[in-house]
Amino acid sequence: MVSLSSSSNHSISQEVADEKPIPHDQNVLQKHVEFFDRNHDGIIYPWETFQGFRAIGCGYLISSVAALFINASLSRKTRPGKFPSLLFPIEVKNIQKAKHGSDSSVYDSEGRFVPSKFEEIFKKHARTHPDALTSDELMEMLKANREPKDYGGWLGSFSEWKFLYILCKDSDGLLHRDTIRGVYDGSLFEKLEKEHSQKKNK
Ligand SMILES: [Ca+2]
Repeated sequence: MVSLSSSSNHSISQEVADEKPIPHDQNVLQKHVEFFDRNHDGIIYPWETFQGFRAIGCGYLISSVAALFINASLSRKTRPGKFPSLLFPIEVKNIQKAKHGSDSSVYDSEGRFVPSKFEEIFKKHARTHPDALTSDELMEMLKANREPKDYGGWLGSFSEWKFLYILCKDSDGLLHRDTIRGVYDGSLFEKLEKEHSQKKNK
């Protein structure tokens, strides 16, 4: 029974990977953040980040903190040569300039998806289940990715992954491969939004 369920899990994540291969030349980091550009004008303001977090089911407090933290830390980096703006806009087309260090390098410097780095996450850290991370394994990965004295990167990676873990872990405390895969191209956010709006309408 155990082997049956694990093999069917495997085929599901295999299907997801086969269904939608991420084109190699595409800036998927842009797709990852486009969900938060609620009016699709290429700029993400803090209130759009807030709305995006609300849409995937987060409370007011978390959504406010996330919006302030994310926009305040990324805005400047995506607007090279421009004056800082107190409205903290994020320019989607320059999002790869805001990439922080101490991450798993699944996005390259142009924001493209690097499949081998994605596989590496599981090869190196998914020891209890081949296609999922436990809370401890996630922490180990974060520590392993840390570059010396890159405190901003540490904080960025920690908050992103912890947030994802809390939001998306299953009832056994596992963060699954296809969930993580969906974060990279932003498809997970759309899925969560759909689920959340269905719940609200019930
Ligand atoms: Ca916008």
